[in-house]
Amino acid sequence: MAAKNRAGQSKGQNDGAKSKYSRNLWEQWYRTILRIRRFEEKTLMMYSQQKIRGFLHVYIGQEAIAAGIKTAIRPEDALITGYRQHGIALTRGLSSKACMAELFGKADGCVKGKGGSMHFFSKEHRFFGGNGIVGAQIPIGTGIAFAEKYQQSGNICVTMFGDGAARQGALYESFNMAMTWKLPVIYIVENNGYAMGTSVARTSNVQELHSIGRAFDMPSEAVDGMHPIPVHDALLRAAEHVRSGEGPYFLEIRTYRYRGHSVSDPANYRSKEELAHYKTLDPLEVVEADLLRFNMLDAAEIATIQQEVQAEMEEAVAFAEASPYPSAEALFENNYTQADYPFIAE
Ligand SMILES: Cc1ncc(C[n+]2csc(CCOP(=O)(O)OP(=O)(O)O)c2C)c(N)n1
Ligand SMILES: [Mg+2]
Repeated sequence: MAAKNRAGQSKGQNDGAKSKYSRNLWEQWYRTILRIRRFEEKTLMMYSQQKIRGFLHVYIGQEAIAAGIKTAIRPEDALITGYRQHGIALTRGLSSKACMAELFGKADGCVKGKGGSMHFFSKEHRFFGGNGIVGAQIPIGTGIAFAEKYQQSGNICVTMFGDGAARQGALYESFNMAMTWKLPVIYIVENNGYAMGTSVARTSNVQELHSIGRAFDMPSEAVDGMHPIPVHDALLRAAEHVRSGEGPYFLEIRTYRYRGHSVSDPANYRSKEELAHYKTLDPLEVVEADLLRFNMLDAAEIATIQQEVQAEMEEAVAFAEASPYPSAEALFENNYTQADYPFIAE
């Protein structure tokens, strides 16, 4: 995947229109991006100290997507995603403490230390994970949307997946069902150009991934995911359509991950030039510069937010350190909704 093929991502885009958004929105976008970045930088540090083990897939570079989604949907809406999910979970309202403790495998983690990096979950926050099987969340998200429609809740289900998952058969079955039954679902493919070490260009005949939706007559569009504004705007458009009962909407949000697929991937399959190009679009740096340019926050206010976020992440690590490991008996808890399920009853 060459950087030049990924249209709609250039520095300074939307400049004229950027100042029309409220200070409150800008602050939320900045805080969201910064919290995710600092949280995950901590996780990488903790991984190198072997406090966190197993898989760890970070979202660094893709944070503007989480920020734009957060300000465009409602807390009662459902959301489901894949394993690159720490940042999305934080924006849904799961605490950095519960998320960090989960990564440490501790009992105070958001799933009691039994899920780890790929399997955060919170019914309370309408966050359905955290799914390790590539594409598995697409039919599950479709099913959640079916339940919302059946219960006439007025809620929608945002169903997110990677470009690699877009090649799974489950996507095609889900898209067909969702269109046929006009389900309230926004499908989002976070196209970061790679599935592990394999580029979209090497594995997909169709590289404009949003065009897949058109085969189902599903409204579909490509969105620049390096800044929260285009994401926020696209989500508002999609949510309005979906809530009106017209059925699903598909967004291909174009983004880039700065790190390897997981902590153990040196990412030798991409060029230094490509990475350097995307670093010029770093959502954290761009949004911070925008805050000053459009007089949304001044340097002192930005510094205060940075200190608050830094302190929050220090506290999250201290909390995770102090939390106990789950007891041995916890192995037999929460496996089934029915506590006395026959196979585990003595
Ligand atoms: C069904 C299935 N096949 C293969 C894998 C191994 N696998 C894990 S991540 C991954 C790449 C997925 O890439 P993408 O969907 O683009 O997500 P990204 O990592 O870029 O966020 C693969 C093939 C898996 N977990 N599940
Ligand atoms: Mg990918």
